[in-house]
Amino acid sequence: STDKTGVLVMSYGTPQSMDDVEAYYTHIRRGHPPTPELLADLKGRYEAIVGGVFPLRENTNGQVAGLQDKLEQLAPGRYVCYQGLRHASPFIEDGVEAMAKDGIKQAVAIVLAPHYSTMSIGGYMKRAKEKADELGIRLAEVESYHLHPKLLQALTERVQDGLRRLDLASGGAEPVKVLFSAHSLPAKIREIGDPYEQQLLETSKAVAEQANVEHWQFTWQSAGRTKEPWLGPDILDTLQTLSEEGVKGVLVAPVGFVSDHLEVLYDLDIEAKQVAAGLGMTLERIQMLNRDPLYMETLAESIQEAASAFT
Ligand code: FEC
Repeated sequence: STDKTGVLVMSYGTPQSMDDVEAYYTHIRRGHPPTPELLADLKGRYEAIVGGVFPLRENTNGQVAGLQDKLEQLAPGRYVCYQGLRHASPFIEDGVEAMAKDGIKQAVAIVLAPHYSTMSIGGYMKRAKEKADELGIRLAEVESYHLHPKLLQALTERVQDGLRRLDLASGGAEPVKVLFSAHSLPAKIREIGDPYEQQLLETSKAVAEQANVEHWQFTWQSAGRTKEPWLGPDILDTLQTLSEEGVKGVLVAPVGFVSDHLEVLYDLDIEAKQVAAGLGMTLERIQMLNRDPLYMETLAESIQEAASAFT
């Protein structure tokens, strides 16, 4: 047994290799294997981003290491980070087991995504809690940190930088609009009073205010390929509407994500960019947080606050 506090750092997870894409996709689909068409489509998107490399893995590793360093600065010797992925190895349960093996008795769980939804963060936490209960670990949860001042500052700086890049790329064409975005979810989350949408709007509004952005709106992206209705409008439809309104430049700020990965590098940088170009608009995207020091501080401070439950 140890008196150290474990930190279970959870993230979405990505395949280990191209051969692993089918198993990964089957896991996302709760055990239902994808059709050959769906599988080929997903493999094609991974190939398009960086020739079969899976950037999310290295980025998550970097974020966990960066967070460990930051916690060490804030409270030397107190915290030990463990990684737990939702859809890939090491799974959430593996992370909790590793903590138990090291004799950890109390831990804080946090997800590398700032906004709470029953379907996203709630799903991660349920799995973490079940395993922790089974292994006798007390678990405190960070549910969301979407208005942490350091997160807002990091995003504000990125919007300001992105607007400068957009201006250069478009030769100063006006008007421009900032499009805040996040991963869509099935529209049924609205009926259960899920806070996801509200929290995303709060982040967007706060960043727009701090960056002095007058013209902005929120839109969804990356909806799943299922028959049920998903939250909209989707970014590709929003681009169409904006072009009809005469908008010439768009800066996408995917505030629901914190890392360079498929949903950013493909859905925005390839697909949305191409649609925008076809409509005569220039599209740029803010840089992702990845290991940004302000993001590491956001996580570390949120963890410290949750860990105060143990003292
Ligand atoms: O780079 C990578 O390898 C992984 C990128 C990736 C991230 C991500 C984040 C979120 N998702 C969320 C919800 C859903 C729901 C479904 C769903 C499906 C997929 C598929 C791929 C995928 N997601 Fe994802 N998501 C990423 C990748 N996601 C690939 C399957 C093919 C497709 O539809 O494109 C639908 C599942 C179902 O069929 O029932 C729902 C949410 C997030 C943001 C929060 C978080 O990071 O946890 C919410 C990154």
